[in-house]
Amino acid sequence: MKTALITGTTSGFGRAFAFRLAQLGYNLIITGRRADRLNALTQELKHKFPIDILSLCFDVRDKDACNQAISSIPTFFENIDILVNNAGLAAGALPFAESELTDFEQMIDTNVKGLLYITKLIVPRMIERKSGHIINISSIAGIEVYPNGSVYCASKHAVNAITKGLRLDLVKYGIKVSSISPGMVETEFSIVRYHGDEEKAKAVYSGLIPLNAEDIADTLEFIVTRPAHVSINDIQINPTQQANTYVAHRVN
Ligand code: NDP
Ligand code: 8X3
Repeated sequence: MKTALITGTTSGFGRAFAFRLAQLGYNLIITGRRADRLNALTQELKHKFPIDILSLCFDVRDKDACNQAISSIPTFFENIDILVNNAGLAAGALPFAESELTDFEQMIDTNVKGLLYITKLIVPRMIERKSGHIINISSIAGIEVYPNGSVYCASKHAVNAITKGLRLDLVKYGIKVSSISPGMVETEFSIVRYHGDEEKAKAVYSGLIPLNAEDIADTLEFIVTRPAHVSINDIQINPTQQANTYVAHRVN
């Protein structure tokens, strides 16, 4: 059986990815900071699927915690076939001058540095086996820049550069490197972005039907089920009512 490591499985895309990859028969390494949710997810997955699950609770911003978590992986799970770098967030949606520096730091530390810490630990294992697939969760924000989103957009532009660079460096080992770049998907993303303000979060999707986490799991499934000779570089996926980051057809 193959093994997949997914970061950020306590909510949203990551949780949906865990169910989808379990359904496809992967043993799972699930991660996140909220231990209660990780434990509940482990139980749910075990109940539904005949797979093995390892749960690792840590903050991807903490380099030592990443080292510790990855080096604690037992032999049984050590051959990681798929790495999904999903943990991430937007923090704040204000003009640059009014934004909090701590929000900027949280986005860069999670979306960019956290992704690098995990990838740096897993890539050597993939190189050794000359096999593997890295899927980075980027965003339409990695392709376009929108007002009040400069640093989130910068973090996802960085993810795209890292994805392209990894692809160049890993092609000789037969390792696939893909990304998924969604537009609006209703998860806990906007609640987190607006620091818990559920009303503001809901307004993001007013008058349109956003994507949901299952739509992104469908995209992941397509990417990981291609034949060995096919590598999907990036899939950019939006709600039908969203043309780009700032043009949406809202019907109220
Ligand atoms: P959610 O807020 O629902 O989920 C985010 C996940 O990331 C949670 O499981 C959270 O777990 C984890 N996470 C956040 N910070 C950390 C951290 N420091 N250490 C470890 N885990 C962390 O959002 P989504 O599912 O929507 O977002 C997933 C990814 O998709 C993100 O990278 C986001 O940027 C991207 N994305 C989202 C879009 C959207 O519209 N929803 C569109 C395009 C891209 P915990 O809090 O337990 O640590
Ligand atoms: C999340 C999508 O449009 O809020 O990455 O940046 S958007």
